[in-house]
Amino acid sequence: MPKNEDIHQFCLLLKNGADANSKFWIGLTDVGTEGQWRYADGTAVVGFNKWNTGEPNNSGGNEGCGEYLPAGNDMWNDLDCTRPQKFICQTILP
Ligand SMILES: [Ca+2]
Ligand SMILES: [Ca+2]
Repeated sequence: MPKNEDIHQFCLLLKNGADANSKFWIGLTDVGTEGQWRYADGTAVVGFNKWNTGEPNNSGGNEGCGEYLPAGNDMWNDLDCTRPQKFICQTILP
């Protein structure tokens, strides 16, 4: 859940270190209410965002999940949630 510039930069280190040429799912969705983007914890995406130019575009009327684009772009895109691809997970340590 890249909610600010610091977390965004950390995610870029993770994804581009793991595979600079791949896209990665992140905890971002508008499934539920089209166009109302939320993080995986339910909080709304307000203020900070890293949408690529022209995104989110809900292409084909079926893009409900957010991903990072490969290195060199490093921005967000919305995509069909059923597409298998790599992902970045976040957890809270006890
Ligand atoms: Ca959508
Ligand atoms: Ca899109």
